[in-house]
Amino acid sequence: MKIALPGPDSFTSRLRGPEVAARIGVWLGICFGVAFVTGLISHAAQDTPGWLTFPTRPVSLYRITQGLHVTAGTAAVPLLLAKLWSVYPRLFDRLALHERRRLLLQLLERGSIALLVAAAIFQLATGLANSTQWYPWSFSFRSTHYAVAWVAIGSLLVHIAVKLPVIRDALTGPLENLPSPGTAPAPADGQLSRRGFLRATWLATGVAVLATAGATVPALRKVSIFAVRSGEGPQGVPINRSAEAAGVTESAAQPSYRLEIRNGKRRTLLTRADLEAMSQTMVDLPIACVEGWSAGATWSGVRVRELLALVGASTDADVEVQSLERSGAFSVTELPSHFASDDLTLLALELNGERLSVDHGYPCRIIAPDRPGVLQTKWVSHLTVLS
Ligand SMILES: Nc1nc2c(c(=O)[nH]1)N[C@H]1C(S)=C(S)[C@@H](COP(=O)(O)O)O[C@H]1N2
Ligand SMILES: [Mo]
Repeated sequence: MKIALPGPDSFTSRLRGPEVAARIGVWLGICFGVAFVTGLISHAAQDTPGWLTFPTRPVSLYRITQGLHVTAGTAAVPLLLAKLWSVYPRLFDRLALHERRRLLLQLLERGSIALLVAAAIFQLATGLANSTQWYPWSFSFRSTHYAVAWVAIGSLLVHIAVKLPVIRDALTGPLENLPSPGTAPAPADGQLSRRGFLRATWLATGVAVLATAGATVPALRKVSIFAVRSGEGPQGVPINRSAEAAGVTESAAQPSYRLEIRNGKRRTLLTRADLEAMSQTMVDLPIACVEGWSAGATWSGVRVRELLALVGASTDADVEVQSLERSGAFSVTELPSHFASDDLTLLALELNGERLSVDHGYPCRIIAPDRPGVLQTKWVSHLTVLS
């Protein structure tokens, strides 16, 4: 029995065509561009290279860039599906098996597109899983998502460069399959037009964005039924890792708790009452999680700079922040000097006018301007001045 492979003529939908693929491609390209740039920013915020001083203002910059990152990735999901649908019959184009040169070019083009599609699907799938805190893999999410981002953006640029003439014609020509140039598109009764298909694609993309963006845009909370976090939680702020998950429920409640501040041989121990007795500063700062949710809040507590002054630290020293949490990737973080000495950087004792709950970091937690949530260390036990 002979099995006939589908050929280009096996796919008859008139909705497909470069005109449709290019229009979706423009928006897909914008989403990938935004996700790439904001992803680089997030990477720099978490792992700042030596030549860069990550800014502390505007205080909500990271909240915006990371919200955009996750939103652009979410919007790209329906766009990518529609785009793949609009072009996949090309997979069955006949290869020019008897013309070496053409065959080589065809294989190169297919190879580059295979790389682009694989990288794009990988980025969206891992990013989406990460934003739901689901890690069904054993590799490091952050370094892999970062490395594949370069593959995705590189192969996207190659793809755009190769297709530029096709894209230009497709975008400047008429959208519908016209029987003769200039006549109005006439899809048969009850048939979806290309315009209709594109509208459905934009609608699906809009719904995907609205259904998730409430995690970071308070006005959208009510419509964001698929948001992983509502942007609300105890004391008005969601909780990422609870005290129980971090294994600190007991140690955080111990009356013997002391905050230890160290600068070389100088050290001082403070109880929570000692901290409450110091001068208190109130700041409005957001928690902006890398997973895309964020929430603004009012914090009050002691300026980190004033705590460091107790052990004679200079304002240009970096500080290591250690948590009561024993294991976990975020139990020890580093606060660069310009964050540590900033007026708005607190060891917070209160959140939205109430004593910090243990899940939000009691006895005390770091809150600093324009920092990713992962670095806003909860249940702080030691501040150590690094020389
Ligand atoms: N010690 C410690 N601090 C931590 C974490 C953690 O796992 N351990 N999670 C961080 C993350 S990822 C975020 S987004 C914020 C969330 O703070 P919240 O739970 O008070 O909203 O806490 C940060 N502080
Ligand atoms: Mo986070």
